[in-house]
Order: sequence, then C-alpha cells, then structure tokens
Amino acid sequence: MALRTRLTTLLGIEHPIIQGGMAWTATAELSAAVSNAGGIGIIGAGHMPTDVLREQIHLAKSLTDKPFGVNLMLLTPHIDDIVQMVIDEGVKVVTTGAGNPGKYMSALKGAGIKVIPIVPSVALAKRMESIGADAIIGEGMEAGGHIGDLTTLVLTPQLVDAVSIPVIAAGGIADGRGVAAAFALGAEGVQVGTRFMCADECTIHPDVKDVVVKAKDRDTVVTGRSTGHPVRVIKNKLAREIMELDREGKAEEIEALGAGKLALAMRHGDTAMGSLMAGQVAAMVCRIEPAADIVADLVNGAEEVMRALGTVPVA
Ligand code: TUI
Repeated sequence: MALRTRLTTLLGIEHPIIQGGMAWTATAELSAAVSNAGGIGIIGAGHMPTDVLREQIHLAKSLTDKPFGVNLMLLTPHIDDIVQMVIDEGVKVVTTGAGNPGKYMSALKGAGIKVIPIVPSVALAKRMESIGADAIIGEGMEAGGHIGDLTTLVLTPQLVDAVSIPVIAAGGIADGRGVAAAFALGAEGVQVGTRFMCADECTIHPDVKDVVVKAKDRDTVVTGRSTGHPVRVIKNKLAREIMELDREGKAEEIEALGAGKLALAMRHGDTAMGSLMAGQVAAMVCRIEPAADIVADLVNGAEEVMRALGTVPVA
C-alpha cells in the first residue's frame, strides 16, 4: 500500500515524506538518500556560502535521479545570491524557513520551481497561498531550531481549514503514529527533521547523533526568546548560558554567543558549547539506521495505525 496525496502528485514522489532542510545537518548525502527512498530530501542552505551550496546541489544530482529540494533560510544575508543560484541550477523544489519568502516568489515560480514555505501561523499561510505557494508546511513548536508559538496539533487543522493548497505537518513527528495523526488532522504530508539526524547518511558528527539517541522527554528547551528568534535545542552548557542571558534580557549578547555554534556542534562535535538544535521527538529517536529504513518505518507505521483505526473501538 502507499500513502498517495496531492503532495506526492505535485512533487512526483512515492511517499508524502519531506526530510527537513536542517542547516549544517541536511547535506546532499542525506537528502539524496531520502529521495532515493521515495520521500523528498531537502538540502539545508542555512548560512552556507553560495558556492558551497552549489557544490552540494551538484553532489545531490550525482547521487540521485529523483527530485530533491533546497531549504532557503531567509535570515541569511546573501539570500538574493542563493535564490538566483538555485534558479540557475534548475532545482525543482524549494522550501523556505525563518521568514516571509514573498519577495522571491515570482522569480522562483517563474523558473518553474515548486515553492513550499514553512509557516508558523494561519495568517502567513493565507498570504503564501495568495501569492502562489504550491503547498505549505505548518511547523509546530515541538520542532527543533527556529520555531513559532503554536503546537502542531493546534496549527495543522487550522491551516487545513484556511487554505486550499496541500498542508504538510511538521514538528513532533518521528514515527508512523505521528504521520497517522497528521493525516487525521487533514495534512497531506509530513516533514520530519530530528529523526533523520540519526540516519546513517546524515553527515553530522557522531557525538551529536549519540546525544539525540540518549535524549529524554524533557531534554529540549527553547532559548533566545528575548532575541525574537526562539530556538529549540537539546539542553547543554551553551543552552544554560543563553537561558541565563534570556532572563537578563541581553539579546545582543545572545546573538554574539550563538554565532557559529550550530556548525560547532554538527561539524565539530562540540556537544557542550555547540548548538544542539533538535525537536522534542529527540527522545523518540533510539537508533542510527539507514534513511531508507526511516522512510519505510514512517510509511508502514502510519498504514498500520490507519488500518487499525478503520475499526471503531467498541469495548
Ligand atoms: O527555519 C526553521 N528552522 C530553523 S532556521 C535555523 S537557522 C537560525 N539560527 C539561529 C536563529 C534563527 C535561525 C534553525 N532552525 N524552521 C521553519 C520556520 N520558519 N519556523 C518558523 C518559521 C517562520 C517564522 C516567522 C516562518 C516565517 C516567519 O515569518 C515572519 C514574517 O516575516 O512574517
């Protein structure tokens, strides 16, 4: 069996599973592996220099014939160059995060790119639909990294009611039960980030994977609220220092302390002073395995739940 929705048709993929485009984490190797498994892999541009991202796109093209995408992190200062390069390279799918992609929509759409903005609210979702978004990803505050305020359980059905384009649920989804729950809320796909951090093909430092595997239910915290860009991370020394600065309202010092810390964790494996961005579901990620096994588990697990729910309980 397969989960077929407007999203699988829109993107020409087998399973409605989008791998989150995590900065410093979702590299070409992971993205190609997810695409080869029938979902869609997304390279996380984050703050990557344009040439480095171009090389990542070339590498992904060499590793898969299936569609893959790029996540544009809209807070990056050279975003205009990145958008042009993504168009020039013929990337087929773009997700956007951490801002309003309105300025780039006509250029991206004009190049035939499917554009799927990540939104934290109903108002932004409606605006994105009105300017031509092909689908939207509604990301709840259970997610890792930069987040909004609403939970996935509350955001998803409101988005489904507010727009006609497909809604993809994100935040808090790590297994088939989560996928089935998202479908119950009306979503036509899911975006999964944290679980893919522990894919074999994810090139982050093994010590970070180990932290995710060992994380327990209350191990993530939201830091940096005072900066206007709250970020969910697994608690460590850096997070405690930022929380202290948050209490003192020292936003500028937080920005300074945070600079370069995501790469410090993901590339160099500094699990004390690096930024361990991950979602609340870190606690549900218990092993390191091939990306294809993760995709299969998400799809097969969801189908199992949906079949079981086909029988209304009467006991
Ligand atoms: O973008 C993400 N997650 C991210 S981006 C990132 S890099 C970063 N590092 C430090 C500080 C800030 C960012 C790490 N994780 N997820 C998608 C997402 N987008 N979540 C929330 C939003 C969002 C927020 C506000 C999207 C649009 C938005 O619009 C505001 C506006 O301008 O209307």
